[in-house]
Amino acid sequence: MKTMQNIDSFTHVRGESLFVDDISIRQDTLFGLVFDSPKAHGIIKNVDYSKAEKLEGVVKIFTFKDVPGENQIGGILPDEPLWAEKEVHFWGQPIAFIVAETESIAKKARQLIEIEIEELPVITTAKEAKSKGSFINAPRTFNLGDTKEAFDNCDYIFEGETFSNGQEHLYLETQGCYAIPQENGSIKLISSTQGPTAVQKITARVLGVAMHKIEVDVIRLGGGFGGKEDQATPWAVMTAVAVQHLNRPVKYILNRHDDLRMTGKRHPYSSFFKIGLNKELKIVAFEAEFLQNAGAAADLSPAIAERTLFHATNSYFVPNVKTSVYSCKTNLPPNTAFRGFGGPQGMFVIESAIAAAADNLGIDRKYIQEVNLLDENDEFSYGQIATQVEARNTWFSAKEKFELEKIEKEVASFNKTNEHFKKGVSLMPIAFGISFTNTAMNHARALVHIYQDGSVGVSTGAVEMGQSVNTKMLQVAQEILGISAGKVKLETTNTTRVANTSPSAASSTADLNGKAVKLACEKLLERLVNVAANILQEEESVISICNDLIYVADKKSSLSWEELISQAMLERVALSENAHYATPVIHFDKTIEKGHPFAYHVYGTAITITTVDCIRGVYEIDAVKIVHDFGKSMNIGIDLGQVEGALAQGIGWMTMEEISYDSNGRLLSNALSTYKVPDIFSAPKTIDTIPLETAGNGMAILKSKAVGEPPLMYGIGTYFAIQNAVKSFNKDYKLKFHAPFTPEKVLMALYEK
Ligand code: LUZ
Ligand code: MOS
Repeated sequence: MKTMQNIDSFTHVRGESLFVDDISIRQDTLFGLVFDSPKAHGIIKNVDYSKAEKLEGVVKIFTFKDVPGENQIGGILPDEPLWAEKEVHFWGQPIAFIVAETESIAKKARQLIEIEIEELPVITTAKEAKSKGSFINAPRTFNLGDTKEAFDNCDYIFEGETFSNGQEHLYLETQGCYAIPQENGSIKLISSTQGPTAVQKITARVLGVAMHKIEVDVIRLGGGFGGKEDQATPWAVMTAVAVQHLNRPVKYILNRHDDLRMTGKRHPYSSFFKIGLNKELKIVAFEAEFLQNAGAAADLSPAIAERTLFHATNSYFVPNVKTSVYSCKTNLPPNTAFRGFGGPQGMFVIESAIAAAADNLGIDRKYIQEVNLLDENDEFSYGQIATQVEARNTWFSAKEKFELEKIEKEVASFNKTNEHFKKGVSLMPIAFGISFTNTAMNHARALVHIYQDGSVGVSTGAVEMGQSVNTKMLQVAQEILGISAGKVKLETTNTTRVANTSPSAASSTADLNGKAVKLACEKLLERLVNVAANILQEEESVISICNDLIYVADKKSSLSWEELISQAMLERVALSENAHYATPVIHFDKTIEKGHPFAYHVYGTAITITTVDCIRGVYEIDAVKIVHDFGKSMNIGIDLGQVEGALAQGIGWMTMEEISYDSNGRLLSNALSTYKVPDIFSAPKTIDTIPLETAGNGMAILKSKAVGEPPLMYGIGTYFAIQNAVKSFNKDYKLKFHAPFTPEKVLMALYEK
C-alpha cells in the first residue's frame, strides 16, 4: 500500500486553489440572483416586477417566458420547470432570475418584486403524500423466495416503524456558475458541478441549441456529497439563458441561506418492517415498505429509491424478502443524491428490525447480526450472487483485533459502577454495491497527452471535489507509464476534452475513470516500448519503463524517458491517446427486478462505543473501531480520510442533523444556528481503522476498492450504541427508531416510563 499526498494540498493550504468564485471575471460581467417562491404550494396570480425593473443597474429579469427552448430541467422524468410558470410546488422554487450590474443591486431588486399566490394545501411528509395518493412514479417491489409462506414457519415475528430524517449536504462551497459568451452563440460555463455533461445537456435543451455550443469546465468543487450531481444544473442554465440574451458574462454564486432554502437534501424516509426468525435466530423472512419523501419533483428520487431496495438487507442473507418503495411527492424542494444514495435509509430499517427482535428476545443485537451475515454464493434479493464476500471476515476480524469481549466487560463494569453515565456498544456491518444502479451509466473516458518534453497531461470525466480523485488518476498514469509524479498533470474536467460523462458519483469515479486512464496509458506505453526497442536494438518483450528510465530486462539502459519521447516525436509516433472503459458483466432487468447490477460490494464492520450523560441526555462517542475492506488500497492515506469523513457524516445524520420544515413547508433549520452539524467535539474521541487483508478485486482500479460512500453507513452503529446505553439506564424505555437520536430525544428516552 502506497500513500501519496493529495496533489492539491499545497495550494489548498495557501489558499491558492481555484474554485468558481476565484476565477478572474471579465470587466463586463453581470450578476444573477434567483427570486424564489415564498410559499410551498399555490397558483401564481400575479408577479409585479415593475419596481425592480426600474431600479438603476437592473439589466433584465428573466422568467419562463424568456426560455427559447424547453423550460424543463428534469433528468429522469420531465417534471421540473427551470422557472415556475402558473404554479409553485415548493418554498424556494425559482420563479425569476434577476441580472444586474452588481450583486447588491440584484439583492435590492429582489426585495422590490411583489407576488400574489393563491395558496393550495401543502404536503410535507411522505406518509401524508401516500395517504393522498401523491406519488412521483409507480412503486417498485423486489421479491426473493416467498415471504408469506415463510412467515407461517417463523418462531418469532416482529413488526415496527422507523423514520430517518433528511440531511443537508453543506458543501463548503455553495452552488454557483460563471457563464461567458464565446463566438457564434457558443457559451462556456465554469460550473461547480459533479455532472458536467448534465449541465451541458440540460443547458442545450433549455436554450434550444446543440450540445456542441455549450462547453462546461470544472476546476474543482469545494465538496459535493451528491448535492451537485443534479442540483448544480439550474444555476448554470440560468446564467446561460442570460448570456444568450445579453451577450455578456453572467456570474451567480448562491449565498448560504439561498442555497439551504432552494436546494434538496437527503430523502427523509418513513418505513415499516416485519421480520421473522427461527429458534436459531436465522432471519427467515423480511418485509419492508419504504416511503421516500421525494419533494416536489423527481430529480434522482427514482434511482435513489431503487438503491434503497438494493441495500434493504445490508450484509445479511435473507432467503425470503419482499421490499417495496414509494417515491412520495410532497411540497419540499426536490430531494436528491446524498452520499449513500438511499442505501443508508434502507440499511437503517433492517438494523432497526434486528434491534426490535433482539430487544423482544432479551438478547444483544449482535447475536442476530452474526448468524445472518452473508456467505459466499448467497443470493441478494435482486438476484446477484455474492462473491468475494468479506462480511464474516470483517466482522470476526473486528471482534478479535479490537478485543470486543474485553470492551464489553469494561462497559458492563462501567455501567454497574456509574449511576448517571452509561455506556453502550454496537456492531455495524456494511455491504455496499459498487456501480451506478443504472447499468448504462457505468462508463468513462480519458484523454492522455504526452508533450514533446516528456511531461504528461491527463483529462478525464472525473470531477475533483476534495475526494482526491485527481491524485488517484495521477497515480494510475504514473504507475502505468513508469514515470515520476512530477511529470503528470491533471487537467480540468471539460466537456470538450472528455464528452458524454456520467457524473462523479456512486463511489465509482476512480474505478471508471481510472480504468480509462489505465487503458490510454497502456496503449501509449505499447507504442513507446516499440520505439525504445528500435533505439536499443532489443526485443520489445524485455523493455520496460520505471522511474523515468528505460530498462532492458531489469537493467538500466542509457535511454531516458525524455530522450525516448523526443525520438518518438521525430519518428512521428502518436503521443496522445483516448480510451473508453465500460464496466463488464453488470446488467439489470427492471421488468423482473433481477440481475447483476454491481461490479462488486464493499464490506466492513464497525464497533461503536458511546457514553451517555443520563442527567442531561448528551452523549460522547468514545471510539469507533473499524475493519474495512479496501481491497488493495492504492493510497491508504486518502482512503482512511474517506472512511473518517464518511463516518463523521453518517454520525451527523444519525445523531444531530435535524432538518425541520413547518407545516406550511417553510424550512426552519435554515442556518447553521438551527442546523447542527458534527464538529470536532462531536466526532469520536478515537477512530481506528484496520484494512482487511485481502487479495483485492480486479473490477476495482488497481484492485483498490471504491471508498467514497460505504463507510458513511458505519455511522448507523452510533444510533444503536446510544440506544443500548439508554436501555441500560432505563429498563422501561421502548425502543424507537426515529433518527436523528438528538440529545433531546435521548433525554426523553432516559426518563420515559
Ligand atoms: N448516482 C446515480 C448515484 O445516478 N446512480 C447511482 O446508482 C448512485 N449511487 C450512489 C451515488 N450516486
Ligand atoms: Mo453521489 S450520492 O452524487 O455519489
